[in-house]
Amino acid sequence: MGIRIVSTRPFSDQKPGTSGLRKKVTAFRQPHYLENFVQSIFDSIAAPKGATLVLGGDGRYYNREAIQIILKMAAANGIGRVLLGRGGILSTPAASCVIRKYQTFGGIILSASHNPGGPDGDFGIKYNTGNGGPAPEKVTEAIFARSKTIVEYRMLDAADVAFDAVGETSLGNMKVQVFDPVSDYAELMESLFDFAAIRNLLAAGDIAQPDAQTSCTEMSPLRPFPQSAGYASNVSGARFHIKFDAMHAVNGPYAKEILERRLGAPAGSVINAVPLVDFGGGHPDPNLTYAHDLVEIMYGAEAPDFGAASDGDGDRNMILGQRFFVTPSDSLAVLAANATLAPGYEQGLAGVARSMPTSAAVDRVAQALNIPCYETPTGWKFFGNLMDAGKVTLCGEESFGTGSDHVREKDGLWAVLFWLNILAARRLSVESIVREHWAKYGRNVYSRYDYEGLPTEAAQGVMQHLKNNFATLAGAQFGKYTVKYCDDFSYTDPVDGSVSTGQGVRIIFTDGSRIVFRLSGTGTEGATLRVYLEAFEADVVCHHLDAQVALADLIGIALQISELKLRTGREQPTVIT
Ligand code: VG1
Ligand code: CO
Repeated sequence: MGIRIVSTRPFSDQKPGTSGLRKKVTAFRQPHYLENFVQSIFDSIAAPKGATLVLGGDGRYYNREAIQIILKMAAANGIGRVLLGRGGILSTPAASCVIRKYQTFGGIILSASHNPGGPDGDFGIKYNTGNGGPAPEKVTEAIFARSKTIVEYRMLDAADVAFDAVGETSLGNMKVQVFDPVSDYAELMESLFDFAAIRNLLAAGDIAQPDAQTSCTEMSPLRPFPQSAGYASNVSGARFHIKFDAMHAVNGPYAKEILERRLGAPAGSVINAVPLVDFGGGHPDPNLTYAHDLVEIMYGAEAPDFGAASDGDGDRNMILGQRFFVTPSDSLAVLAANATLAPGYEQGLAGVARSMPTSAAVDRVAQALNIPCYETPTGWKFFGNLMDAGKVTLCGEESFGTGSDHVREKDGLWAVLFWLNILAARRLSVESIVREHWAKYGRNVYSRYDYEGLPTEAAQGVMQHLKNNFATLAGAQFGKYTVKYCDDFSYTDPVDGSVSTGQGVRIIFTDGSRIVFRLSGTGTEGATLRVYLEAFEADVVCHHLDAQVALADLIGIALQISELKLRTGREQPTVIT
């Protein structure tokens, strides 16, 4: 088995985005395309000879082919051992877990996350460092720089490796160790949460439901919410029903093992549980638009008590109660406020962090707990340093991402288990827990509008137009809102001092309400413009329950100052969350 040195020419478009390099499958299948990027990783990370890497992906189309290529290139680049998820499967949080547990040099994760898959869908690849987290910007920039000058890559001439059964094989001088992708992760979850209490909840129930008679005064935000008053008595013995929609993506096997086998949820509690290369033709993004199977169940008659979904690579989560949607920003705040109910967090939180566009709901909890709260740019890679330095325990993003320092990725199933642990301890419905939270802390009403597939120039034009108007916007009044200031968010990492600029335009109003504009860094077609809207409501219970109603003024202002419709020709957003 010899090592082949293959001549190649650089591609100009291999700049990693918010989370790795994401392109159409057709782009990745161009001769040398994947190979160039993989060699650029090896050239940049300078792994010592014989180092161990973790490898796996979300099982989407091209996963298996890419794994064969990466294995042969790893062997030709002096890697000593690859820990490979059986079948090439490894959720993003599980990859992070395994990198940390076995202290490997790093890992390569194959996923385009929530983007659709299949031969005409998307594929993606990213490198994670030894802390288990996405490579920081200095590493991704080095990889990109290398990809622009690459002239050759190294590849072992060898037959394909079989990786559908656990065991060890050799590839040249390298060992390939195929492992069960679920067990290490499941074990970690058992160490963090009270599985006995959750098992008990799933077996028995006893959840208090909101009482339709509850009046606004009874739920005054100024009063601590009494456990019993305002709620109907428990339906004793009624089973607590859950549904988890794996969306035919990577978390199916994880959810089956943990929710059904280890926690005793009845068979069928996990739906769309079999991972498919094209996610069954769906869009594996857990939100109210794309997780339609689950939404139908949770908003239908006989709705279960708790519903959740995760995305393509298992790092996102959506939490639903009976006919009730928990925004990801609120979910982070609720987890922070209730964290000590879970055994893994009973010591309390060192601090919390959220990405800039995420609502400030968690800031209010941090203030009450008297712990620091950090605001970072979008993308999980910015949380890594804070967690490594012990500054934060929990972090989250508005884009259905929540996580903690148990790994260095956001973690979909972890968030679900955290919620179940809280429900088991508090014996209230999801809706009650969130309403009580709002009553105590006030409510940051929140929504995100995504305009997908815009012509890139038009989208950039909107951003430029906003920036050109910063001076005139400051102090401007729009109805009840007055602009306090606007800026283009930049972040100085408090641990290593690195600076990230151009992270999104913020229009901040005097009452703390905000409009944020950002261009997505994960799309593969044209540009996606995201508009994030947030208004703070201190008196939450009686007014404006519908976020779209409460945010109507801000939406109008956003459209007006951005000239979005005029510049992009779009009347309506593609997705509202
Ligand atoms: C989006 C989200 C961001 C998230 C990223 C990766 O990025 O907004 O919060 O970290 O996806 O998530 P962008 O640049 O498109 O806004 V995942 O689950 O797709 O890896
Ligand atoms: Co994801």
